[in-house]
Amino acid sequence: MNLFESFHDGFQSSRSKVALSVPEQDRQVSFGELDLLSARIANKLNGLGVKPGERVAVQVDKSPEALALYLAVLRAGAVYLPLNTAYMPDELSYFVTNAEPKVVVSKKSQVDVFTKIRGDSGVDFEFMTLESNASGTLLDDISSFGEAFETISRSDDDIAAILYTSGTTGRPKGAMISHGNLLSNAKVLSRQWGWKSDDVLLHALPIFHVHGLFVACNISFLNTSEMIYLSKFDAQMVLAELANATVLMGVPTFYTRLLNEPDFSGELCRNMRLFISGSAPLLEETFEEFKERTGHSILERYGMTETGMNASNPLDGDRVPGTVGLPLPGTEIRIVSDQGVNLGVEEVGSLQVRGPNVFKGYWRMPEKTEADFTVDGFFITGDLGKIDENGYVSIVGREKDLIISGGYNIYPKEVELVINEMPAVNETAVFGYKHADFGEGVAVAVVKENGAEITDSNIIEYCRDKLAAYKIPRVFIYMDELPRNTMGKVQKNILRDKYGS
Ligand code: MLC
Ligand code: AMP
Repeated sequence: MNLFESFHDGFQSSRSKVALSVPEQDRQVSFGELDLLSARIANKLNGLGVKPGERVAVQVDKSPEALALYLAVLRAGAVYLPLNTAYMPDELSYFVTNAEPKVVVSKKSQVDVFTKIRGDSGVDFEFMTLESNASGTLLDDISSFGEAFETISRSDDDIAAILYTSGTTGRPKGAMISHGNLLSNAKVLSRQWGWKSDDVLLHALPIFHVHGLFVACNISFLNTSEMIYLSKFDAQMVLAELANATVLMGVPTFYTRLLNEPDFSGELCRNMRLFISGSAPLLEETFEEFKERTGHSILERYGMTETGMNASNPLDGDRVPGTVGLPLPGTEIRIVSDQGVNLGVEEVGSLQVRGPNVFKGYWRMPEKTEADFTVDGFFITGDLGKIDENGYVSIVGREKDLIISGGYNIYPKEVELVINEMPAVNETAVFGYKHADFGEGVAVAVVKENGAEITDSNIIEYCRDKLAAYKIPRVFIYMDELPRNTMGKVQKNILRDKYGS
């Protein structure tokens, strides 16, 4: 079934209810308005020739209209492809060339970038603009488009969205996420987290990733519950709205930043029933400090782009810090040794997942898909985990070479490939260091070419239009050679031990 169908009845029976309250614009958008606008945009996409299964790539700032566009793409049976607003031209060029979208929607300031990409790639997409103030060519004459749109029928296995995740080879992979994946995950999370139609979610996450789009918005749409919709996380804005909300979802940086605010208190949280954290490990000390300050135990859950959410601490029952809780109903989690043997209680190994939440594979990369699934259908997450005697799962490390900074993933290989292109650079190793605000930051060990000169700012400058800013290293170490083991593999653990904290 088309995911939108499962939202639509609620939208129609709650037409005048507030869907989005937007304090920065002093604006409220009802479910009826969201329904109408998404129908009109779906008609417009139809008019542009968008067919079911075709991709609509979207790189825009957060706005109510951006959410209507997401819903419109679902309604049209097309595939939603959200892109981080921090992505730079080289990154965007790869996504467009790989996904071949029929339509790209972005900001006016990106016209030149996408015009060049269209010329270079030969992908003949329509380009539309959308600004955060409800203007742009996507919305031009929108009221002349029909108010009704018959949602295109989709099966559970049809692709609703493609989200790119980088990989250990440095080449991003498009995770194909189906209507069934999204609906099953939204339903199970609604139940597990006791969601009600009178919940009010304080939404401060970006809407181009799983957390802010699928977890936060799909649950709210499914329950026709209100979101207080902030353009981004800003501690002062969050403090100002907390008393009007019942639930907050965030990455750990949200919680450490709130704790750094002297005005943040239990009194401000008086109407809150749930604080949820995910996308990166929540430190036990943050959990404890938060509990002491507010009386609330943050509920930590675990997920990823390819799987949606897999495990969650309970709503009722022990929320155990340092764990990500129990596997969600319908989702199996197992811990496996290097030899492929299922491990027992407290044994650390490769964490694998199977269930209706697990994606369909990587877009046009059948070999990569095959390599990441076991023969019995478990997805190999690349996380290292263990399960205790009560069934609580802990993420204890990663087999994949990945840095998570403020909830954004950075694959070192992608950064190394860019810096290695510099003539003065012989080789590099990118690794994570401990960052008080973001959890981890990006560091690079650089071996220069003989006799060459290079500075930190040369490297930053070189990366600037090739990598999103959050991927660019902030710590630079220059070495005569990289530490390697006898097999010649770079030992990043040595770099992390020496320079990582
Ligand atoms: C911003 N910057 C970052 C950064 N965010 N650097 C490293 N890591 C980050 N996460 C940099 C910018 O490039 C900029 O650099 C400077 O910091 C200030 O930018 P900003 O936009 O003002 O930052 P700020 O608003 O403070 O953003 C920080 C943040 C944001 C933590 C609020 O990054 C955020 O909302 N993160 C959430 C990410 C998320 O949604 N992840 C979920 C993925 S889904 P310069 O050089 O320009 O000054 C997933 C699955 C799952 O993982 O389980 O959920
Ligand atoms: P992404 O590829 O952006 O979807 O990120 C998914 C990765 O984030 C997972 O594979 C984990 O490594 C990490 N992750 C998500 N939630 C948690 C959590 N609660 N604790 C630790 N790591 C997490």
